[in-house]
Amino acid sequence: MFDKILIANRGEIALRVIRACREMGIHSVAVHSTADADAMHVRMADESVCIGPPPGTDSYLSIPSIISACEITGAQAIHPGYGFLSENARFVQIVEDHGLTFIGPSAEHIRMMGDKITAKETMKALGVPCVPGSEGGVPDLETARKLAQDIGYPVIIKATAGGGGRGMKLAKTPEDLERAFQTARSEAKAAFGNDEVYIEKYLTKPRHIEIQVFGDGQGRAVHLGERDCSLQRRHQKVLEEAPGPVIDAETRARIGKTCADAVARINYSGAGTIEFLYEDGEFYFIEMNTRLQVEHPVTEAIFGVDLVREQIRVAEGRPLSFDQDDLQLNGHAIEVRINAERLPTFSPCPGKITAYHAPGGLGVRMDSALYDGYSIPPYYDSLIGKLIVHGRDRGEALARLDRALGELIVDGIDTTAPLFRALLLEPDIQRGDYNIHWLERWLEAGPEL
Ligand code: MV4
Repeated sequence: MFDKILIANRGEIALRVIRACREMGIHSVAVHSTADADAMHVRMADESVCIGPPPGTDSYLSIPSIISACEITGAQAIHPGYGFLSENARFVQIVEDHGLTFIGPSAEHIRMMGDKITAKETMKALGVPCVPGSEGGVPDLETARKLAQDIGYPVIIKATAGGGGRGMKLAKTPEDLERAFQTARSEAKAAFGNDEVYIEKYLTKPRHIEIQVFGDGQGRAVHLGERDCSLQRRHQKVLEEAPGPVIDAETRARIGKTCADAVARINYSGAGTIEFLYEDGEFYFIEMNTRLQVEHPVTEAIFGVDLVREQIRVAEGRPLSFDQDDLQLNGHAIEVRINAERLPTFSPCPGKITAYHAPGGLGVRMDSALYDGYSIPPYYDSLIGKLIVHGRDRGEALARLDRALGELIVDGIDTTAPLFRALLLEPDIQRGDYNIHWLERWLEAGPEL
């Protein structure tokens, strides 16, 4: 068992991990850049170590500094949070080479899922339904033409080293293909140093549905249902909910079991998310994320589990504290991401918080590292809080979200909070009737924000 964990992250997710450590009687070590000396995660942890100057590349991404911080403090394990080093297989290898434990999957699983072609081939072989497309990489334009003809237009060209919307090009017609193929390749080469691409049927109006899985690294795994994360802007999630408004219990059990069985078969360890496009009642695998996700609290709310606690347990070599039959879905949860951004452009808006009041009451959780007088530094991503509401059903959750947003005070900067009051007035949102394009189309129409 661990008695000290280092958290290689900042902001609300660092607090999330520190809180789990404290409940488990584990000491916590925060690391921070010079820009974060006054950050809440530094104050809340038992100890802290400064690991470098403000830019993330010189601090939260500095592997030698983080390993040194473990050695100085005697931390035995590292929780990476999300982003930064959370899906860096080389980091995991270095952590293990230093006799430390990475709280997350093996380097091998991270590498496997980081290569999108390997991930897809692996999932397909494990019986997970995938988007129709090329088997493996597409070496040249001629092959791309033949494949696209067979698949049928529109098609999408994706970089194997991409993911999360990076390195994708759409070809609506055969005339578009050459340009899509060549730009996908050259952009992939420039961005990732790897120009390998694959091709898929382009689904025109899917929802983004992701399945939360959890493996114990010993061949057992469970699923914790789905989240609908279709409301995105420029591949950034804005609002997430669980369960998905259009997924019924039987569908959930079937796709959930498929996913849990797949990760059990590969001895996957820790939290994982299997992303699907969902259209006309069918699931199509696109990617797997090998980390705890930003939106994990909606799953925690409806299943009543602490996913970070389970991550730590599994990393200690202990079993999960529940099995599939123990997991009963209860009610409905919605998360909205409060970003330090100015509407309607979503331009970053760092600065000093002159007043902060978090909403509370039944079914309300605010995960944020803000406090009165805190200055949001300009160096990191703009997420400053997540408001999560839980109700007995979707209608209660929506009403509670509106009520909680009414209580939230963040003065001194602009935030995305007003966006959600406006969204709640939309009949499509009230009905849960949206897909991956809904938000961008709504924003293009110029709503009053
Ligand atoms: C697609 C797609 C349509 N068809 N693949 C974007 C992020 C990356 N994870 C996969 N993405 C997409 N892949 C096929 N075959 C549409 C998207 C997509 C998208 C997916 C999820 C959420 C929002 C999105 C916004 C635009 C495009």
